[in-house]
Amino acid sequence: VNLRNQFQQAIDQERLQLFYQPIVDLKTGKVIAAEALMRWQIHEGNYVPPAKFIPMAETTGQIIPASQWAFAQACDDLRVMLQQQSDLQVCVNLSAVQFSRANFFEQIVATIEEHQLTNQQVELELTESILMDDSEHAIALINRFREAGLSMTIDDFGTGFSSLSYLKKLPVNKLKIDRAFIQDIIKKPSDEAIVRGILAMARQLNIAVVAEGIETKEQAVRLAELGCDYGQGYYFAKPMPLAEFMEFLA
Ligand code: G
Ligand code: G
Ligand code: MN
Ligand code: NA
Repeated sequence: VNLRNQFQQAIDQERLQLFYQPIVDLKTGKVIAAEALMRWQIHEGNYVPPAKFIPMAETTGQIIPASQWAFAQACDDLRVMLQQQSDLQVCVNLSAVQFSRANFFEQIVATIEEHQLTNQQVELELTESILMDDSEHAIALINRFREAGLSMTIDDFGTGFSSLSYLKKLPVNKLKIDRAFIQDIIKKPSDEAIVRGILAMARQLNIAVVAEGIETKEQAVRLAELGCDYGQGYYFAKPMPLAEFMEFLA
């Protein structure tokens, strides 16, 4: 059986999982959101990395049913998390394939409503590939989501092309600095300079900033000093199943 068929079985039998990783306010240490990350356990103890199955699922179109399942599951799970912490948001990663589908906006908003959540409790993470495919359409869609009250974030910021110029056009309210710029921030003055530049620009544009891939206290402290709003990474917690995330919140 090939990977594609095995992934289809995992979708059909609802054997995909979501893990959650906290996003933390660097000033107060408070958890503000949970990022949902898809996991596929192909056999007991054997996980296929998302970097492998997500691109495959985008090619085959399986990303559509997998993401529909993931979004509804993330809404279910947020309702559970809200019992522990009532002001939490959930962040969900989107693929360019979803973005170009008809009725995508309506589906997202309907799923939020079905789960008796508000649009303000949901944050969507986009990568630059969404903008490269058809940026007019993407910008119009991002605007619709923003006007409806959802948060829109650019993920992996700094790794694609033309990051700086398109930020001005995009109605996003948050960006996530890719961990490539965070991992050596203490040792490499050039990486710190890049992060400072991104923070200055984001401030001018009124965009909040998340640093991802924070692995040490020193990095968290430095980023807070530089004025970065939020952080995410192994220093705070690794991605974990809902039950563990609930313990983490408690
Ligand atoms: O969980 P991990 O850090 O290994 O994730 C690797 C990549 O897979 C990240 O770039 C992440 O954005 C992507 N990813 C994880 N879950 C999802 C998902 O539900 N949908 C999409 N489109 N991408 C995801
Ligand atoms: O592209 P995206 O940001 O959605 O992917 C998040 C990925 O980063 C997940 O696969 C997650 O497991 C991984 N990740 C989260 N925190 C850290 C970290 O501190 N260090 C490293 N190396 N990876 C991390
Ligand atoms: Mn992400
Ligand atoms: Na990222």
